[in-house]
Amino acid sequence: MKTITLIGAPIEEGSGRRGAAMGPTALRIAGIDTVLAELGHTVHDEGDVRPLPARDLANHPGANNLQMVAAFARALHDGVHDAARKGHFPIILGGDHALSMGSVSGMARYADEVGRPLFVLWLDAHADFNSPDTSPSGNMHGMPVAFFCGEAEFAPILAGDRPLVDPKKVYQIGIRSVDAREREEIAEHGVNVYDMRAVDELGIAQIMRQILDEVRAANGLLHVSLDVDFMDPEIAPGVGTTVPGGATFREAHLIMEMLCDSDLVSSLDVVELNPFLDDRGKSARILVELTASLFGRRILDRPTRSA
Ligand code: 6HN
Ligand code: MN
Ligand code: MN
Ligand code: MN
Repeated sequence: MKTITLIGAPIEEGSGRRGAAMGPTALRIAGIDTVLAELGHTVHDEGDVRPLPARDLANHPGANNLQMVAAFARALHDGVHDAARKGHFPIILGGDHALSMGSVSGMARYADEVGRPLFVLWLDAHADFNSPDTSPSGNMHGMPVAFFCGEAEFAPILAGDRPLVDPKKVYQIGIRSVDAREREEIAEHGVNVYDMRAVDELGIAQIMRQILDEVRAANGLLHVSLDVDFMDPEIAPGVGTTVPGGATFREAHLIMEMLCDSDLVSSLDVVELNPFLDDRGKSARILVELTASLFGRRILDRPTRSA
């Protein structure tokens, strides 16, 4: 059984629209804390992080709301690192995907301290490997992977000596919407991409076995970042960047079940939920159910579903 720290990160300034700031509240209303407690874990909900002012940063024409994104990234870097050092499992309740600049770098610092490599499993329709120079939108939720891999020109969002993640230790599953420059960048840097075609051809089980074998062989820590748009919009419509052809309910659960069995996961982001766009809490509920699968709920233990 684990001790879990829930950290809310109500950031929406990294995305191009309002609503993701309501994500942490929706996940709490959908019962994320009680579901985990019922599975036998100890849960501490720290409430929402207070963004640390980033007035030292100038505005950047290619990075919208840079100060607010940096403010959340700094607060989360500290919060996630502190939780991991206490031996807790941090779950970050988003909030848009820019928050992973803070959560992943916080875990990278922890991994550095304990002398283990950090791996990242990125479950998303998007590669999120833009930078202020390459982004077609300027929205920073499309930039976190490039950021924590140390790519390109980012303003000093976090102190320059932060530990970085090796792009070859980043695994992306579900990818189906990649910008032209991003495609070049992920190939150049050796990010491991299992796009939706790979999911169709190989199946989730084979992909996951390969990834988990590599993490285990390296005695790594594994951070999981779950973007709502990883799933097909039919089952998870509550996100601003829906892309057709996403993962099914069972594909998403199988990933979580295999991750649970592996016992390699150290930390989790649940991001991009936009309750304003959701259909009667459907997406919030599926995220809570997926989290439950990651923490030990099995098919035969699932409550009978109504409506
Ligand atoms: N997300 N590639 C697009 C952009 O604006 O950079 C979309 C990014 C989506 C971000 O899914 O977290
Ligand atoms: Mn994303
Ligand atoms: Mn996405
Ligand atoms: Mn590059």
